Amino acid sequence: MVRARVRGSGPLVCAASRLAAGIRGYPAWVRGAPEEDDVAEPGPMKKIVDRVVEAAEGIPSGQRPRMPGAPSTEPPQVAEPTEPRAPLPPKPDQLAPAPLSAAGRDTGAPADAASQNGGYLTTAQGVRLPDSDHSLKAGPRGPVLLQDHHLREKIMHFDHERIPERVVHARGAAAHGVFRGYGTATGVSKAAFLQEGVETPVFVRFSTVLGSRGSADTVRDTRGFATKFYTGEGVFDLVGNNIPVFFIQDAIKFPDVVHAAKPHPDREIPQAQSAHDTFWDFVSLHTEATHHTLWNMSDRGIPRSYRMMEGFGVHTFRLVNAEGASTLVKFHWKPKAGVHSLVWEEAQLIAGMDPDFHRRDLADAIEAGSFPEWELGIQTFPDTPEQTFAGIDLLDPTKIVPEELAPVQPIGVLTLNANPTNFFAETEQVAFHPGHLVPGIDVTDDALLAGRLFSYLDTQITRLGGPNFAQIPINRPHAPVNDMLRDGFHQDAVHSGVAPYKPNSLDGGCPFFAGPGEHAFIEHPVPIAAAAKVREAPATFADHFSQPRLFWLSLSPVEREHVIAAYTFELSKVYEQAIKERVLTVLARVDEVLCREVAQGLGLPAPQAPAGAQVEVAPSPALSQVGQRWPATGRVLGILTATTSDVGVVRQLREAARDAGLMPLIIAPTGAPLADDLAVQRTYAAARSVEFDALLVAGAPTRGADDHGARDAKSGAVAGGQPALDSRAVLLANEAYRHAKPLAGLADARALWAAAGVDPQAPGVFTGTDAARAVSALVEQLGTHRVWERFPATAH
Ligand code: HDE
Repeated sequence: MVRARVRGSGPLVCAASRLAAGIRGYPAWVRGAPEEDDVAEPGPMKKIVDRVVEAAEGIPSGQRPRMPGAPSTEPPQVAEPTEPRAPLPPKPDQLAPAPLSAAGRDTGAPADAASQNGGYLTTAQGVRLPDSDHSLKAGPRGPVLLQDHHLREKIMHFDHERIPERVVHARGAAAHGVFRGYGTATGVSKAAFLQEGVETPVFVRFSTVLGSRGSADTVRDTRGFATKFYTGEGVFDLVGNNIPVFFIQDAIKFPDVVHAAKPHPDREIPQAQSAHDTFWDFVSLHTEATHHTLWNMSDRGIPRSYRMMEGFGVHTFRLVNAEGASTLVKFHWKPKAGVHSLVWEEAQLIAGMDPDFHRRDLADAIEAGSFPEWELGIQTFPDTPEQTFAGIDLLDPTKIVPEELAPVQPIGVLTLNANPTNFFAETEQVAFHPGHLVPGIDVTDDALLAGRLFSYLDTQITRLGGPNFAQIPINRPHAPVNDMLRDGFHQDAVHSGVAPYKPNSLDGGCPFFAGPGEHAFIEHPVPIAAAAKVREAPATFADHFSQPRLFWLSLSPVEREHVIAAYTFELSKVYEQAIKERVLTVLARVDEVLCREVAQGLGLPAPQAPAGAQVEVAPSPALSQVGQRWPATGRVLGILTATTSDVGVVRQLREAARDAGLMPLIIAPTGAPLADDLAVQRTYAAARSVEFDALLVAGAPTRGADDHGARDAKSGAVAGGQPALDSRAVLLANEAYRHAKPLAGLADARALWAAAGVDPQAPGVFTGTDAARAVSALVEQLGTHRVWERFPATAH
């Protein structure tokens, strides 16, 4: 039995907390079950966790991918169905929030219990309807009658379908998954979910920061990386970004930086980007933003995929172990696929071609069975009164601690293995909060974090319409909830008893306080130094330039070229010359090459930094994205076929690509299948290079019937193209080549290379007759993501 302490009395049984939930690896008390049941039948909660875990284990990453994208569980017929039948089940790749009550009880209901029910159209009251196409009127041409209850209900509900979008991070995509603890953190944290082998369901939402809900995915911006761990000790949220530093050191500046970065308030442009006057005005005056801005201008600002981003907790957190000892830590998510980015032209094209690029990529990968994975790691620092490490102020969120000084130690692995069943119910309504902490994880005095601890609860009141957002299914804890919070809009719990107050005797004293041995969350007793009330920052916070310089010096030559191009692009979009000049004075303090090259692009003189402004710093090679090899699994391959292509060879190429874990998409002149088992995924007219990581040419793409300027402006896009070849295919090869992607072609490809300006001798271009070798050449090249050596860097 669960024993709980009551003020001034002996141990009592709290009936309300005796729950059947069983979570893998958790002690009996978490499940609220008697000790002797520890090894008994798995509880319903365990089944939920198992389902998530089995999904992850069922299709190992790297196995042949399935073709994603079917909108529904069953392919439709041409004719409209008329025979009543039950709603179709969710797709196999989809998962809904666990069927728990608002108080964390397992309802025993099937996973789709919250979805629509019954084969007939009904009102919201369950009354069947014969018609939903015509209003009730006084005669076919007569006035609509006010008594039409169905019309009123339907329109009333429609009028209120929207909720306010998030004030920042409005645009996002999410997935379900599971986190497995390695047990390596138990020395520093008592959090139960970090113990070895413990499996915890999670929901992860990735986002851009600036854009509205409908904005494009591939804009230059920071990305959010927010993870909700449904642990047996309550919900823990790690609400991080893909960039390890932030624009500001104190939360009180957040409205300023967001107002500056969001569209101008008069015309409301530009959408979802920083290339405008108010952003650069602010960051050039508020130079603590320099480090974060430099990361945004680097390749980190345009990720190839959510699957290929690092995540960072940004702030320093505090872990507390079973003995009550505190360690300061920084959290890192390391993607097993490596950190990879788009090139800027590609990002811009995609924003038009497929504004949902990142969202689709995540959902497709999961549906295809290519599950993204990250290791969670921590950098640990002694919790000294100064809260510094190697001279770096750990409370300053504009600073990193280089991994070379404090290695990232892996403590668990995250696998995303299921797509949400409903975007609104899950991705839109999920509510993260950095203050959702569990025993063993605590906050520090970071002044940026302090403001967040207020903001994330507060914002949900407007966004989710009241204080009961924790009861929305995706937000429900997978742990017993007995909170004494009552009533309010959208109250979903039906609380029993008469005494939601403490102390009480009428409800038997329940709920009870938990003691230290009963998994209570106890704030770490941090000593506070005597101080006066001031509106000031610590002196170390005044260093705004050493770490931007550290980041710049840590990048490889090609990454630096990209940074120069990004600053030049963004500042070219700034109207006011004074702001451009001011940014150049900031860049001069970071690095003279960076400043000089950007100034040259802008046609402005490069200012000199004040003497001694540039500090000596040691680069951190871990900050560079290039120079390693990563698995090619889950990469998208375009197989360009022609009317002359040998179908057997195309089949062989596709199978070899699938065997290598790639996602091959067949491109053909029209949508007609090449064979019964060889469907076409893209036509020449619809394909664009930007959706492929590599291109494989399986035939000379002769000119399609629709390849003429009146029909398609892409026709003749590449100057000097051979008229015999299709100009869309020529453009495809030309772009892929310029974007430093691996290219391979069988014999016929030579004509395409010539027309597209592809140098067959250039690095990463394979031409041959052996299909298997062509695929393995691409896989080999994809291991480094791009063929950067094709275009050597010049800035130095
Ligand atoms: Fe946020 N942030 N933030 N933020 N943030 C929100 O919360 C805020 C900051 C981050 O997918 C909002 O529910 C303040 C840093 C992510 O739902 C809001 C400050 C980091 C998400 C809010 C910060 C983040 C948000 C908007 C300065 C990285 C999306 C809607 C003190 C460590 C979560 C909402 C999701 C969302 C406030 C700074 C990450 C308004 C006041 C630093 C990933 O509450």
